[in-house]
Amino acid sequence: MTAPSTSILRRLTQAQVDQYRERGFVLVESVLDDEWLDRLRAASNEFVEASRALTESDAALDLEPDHTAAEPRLRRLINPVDRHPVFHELALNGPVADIALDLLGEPARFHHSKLNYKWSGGGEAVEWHQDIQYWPHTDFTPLTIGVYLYDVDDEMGPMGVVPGSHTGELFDLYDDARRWTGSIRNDDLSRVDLDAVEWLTGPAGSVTVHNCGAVHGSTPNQSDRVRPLLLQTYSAVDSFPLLGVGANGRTGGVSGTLIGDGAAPETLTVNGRTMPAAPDWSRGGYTTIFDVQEAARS
Ligand SMILES: O=C(O)CCC(=O)C(=O)O
Repeated sequence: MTAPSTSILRRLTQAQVDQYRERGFVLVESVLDDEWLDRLRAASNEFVEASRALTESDAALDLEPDHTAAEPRLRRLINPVDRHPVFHELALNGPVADIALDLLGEPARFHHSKLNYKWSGGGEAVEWHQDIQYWPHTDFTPLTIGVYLYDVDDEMGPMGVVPGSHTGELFDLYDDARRWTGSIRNDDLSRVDLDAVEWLTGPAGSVTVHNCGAVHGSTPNQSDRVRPLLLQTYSAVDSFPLLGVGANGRTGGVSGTLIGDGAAPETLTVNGRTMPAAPDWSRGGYTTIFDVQEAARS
């Protein structure tokens, strides 16, 4: 993985940055203080309460099959950064943004966020997969930073990552019938060193970071405690999501926003060739080639 041009690290030690590059993941314990955790938990609870009124999933709240008003089982809050200021602050200006900048260089680019709950008593497993196939980019810099809102132990379905898998094989996440399963086929798992998996447990406020190529997953939550894991994804500033593939384009209103200081470079590298690309017109500013060229003449 190429090293970004970081100078002074904001949150991580150089050893943690090196571990991420070499192994494809890093766990950093107790990054968030109680004040952050209180604010994040309060925001999260607002959505759990709101989910009581739902009998089926909607654009914001994805429900487990056995969700009820009395016993809400919210599986995922989709794009939390768009739905509450505290999630926005954490991801774009807070300690999680600092970690992204330490690993990706400054500025970097926010892609999306989600809050996975994993309820007590069997809350859902996440099968072994890599993320990049879900939202391909022009390179492999994207990484995801997870925040545990409560203590997470082995019983609770912590995130498990295969060390070094981020630079290895990119797996087919379709089944034999070419249905997208979003998980690595059992046959292919024989080529993954599952004996080496590291389970990322830690106290509340701990942070997990994994590269988009790292094979990872998690087991069901067998405890009597919920395991909310707030995940935010970033890439290098000159890495771009390939629209028209996977979840790209469904990643929320601030997807593509820069974090940290500095402007986006004009250059873009695809297939080993670098070009100065046009500005971002996805939120407006472009009419036609005629207008643009006429304006340049006048
Ligand atoms: O919630 C987890 O344990 C893992 C989540 C994950 O890998 C994902 O949502 O892509």
